[in-house]
Amino acid sequence: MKKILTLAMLVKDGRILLGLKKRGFGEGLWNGFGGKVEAKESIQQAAKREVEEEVGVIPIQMDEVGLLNFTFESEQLELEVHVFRVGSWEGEPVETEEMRPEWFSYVDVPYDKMWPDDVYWLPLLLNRKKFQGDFHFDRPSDLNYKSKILRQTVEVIL
Ligand code: 8OG
Repeated sequence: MKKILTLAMLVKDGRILLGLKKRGFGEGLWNGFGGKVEAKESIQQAAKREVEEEVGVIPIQMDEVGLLNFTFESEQLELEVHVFRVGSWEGEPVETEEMRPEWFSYVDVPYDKMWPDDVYWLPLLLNRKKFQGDFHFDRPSDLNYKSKILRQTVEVIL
């Protein structure tokens, strides 16, 4: 089974806005904003909708800068995550049921409290690069378990 997901990173003035996931998948980890693409929407529309739902702002400048493929040793699941860089938006970030937002300067990104692949590709996004990554994990994360990377490749796209 393949799932298509979005992930948007909001950046401004050398800082990134991350949300602490308050419930469900990835609880207790800092992440960008995103989720599943629904049947009748484009990937771009889904990315925008998820940002509005999770942090209450409307993206203005939004570019797709990365594509991540996640596979798992334990099962036939494949995740295709489309990563967006959001450089401007309307409104002020607010806490929602799902996320508590906080600004981090680029040098203080809390990689140890993020998904284990993020340290390999997020620095590229912060450096305004485009990228493509493949990560093969042991098994999907859940509330009590954070996936381990078995193999990975990340490429900068020119
Ligand atoms: O709707 P749901 O909360 O299940 O969406 C999952 C979100 O988490 C979606 O935005 C994609 C994102 N995501 C993964 N895996 C990883 C990962 O390894 N790193 C990061 N930063 N985000 C991930 O599904």
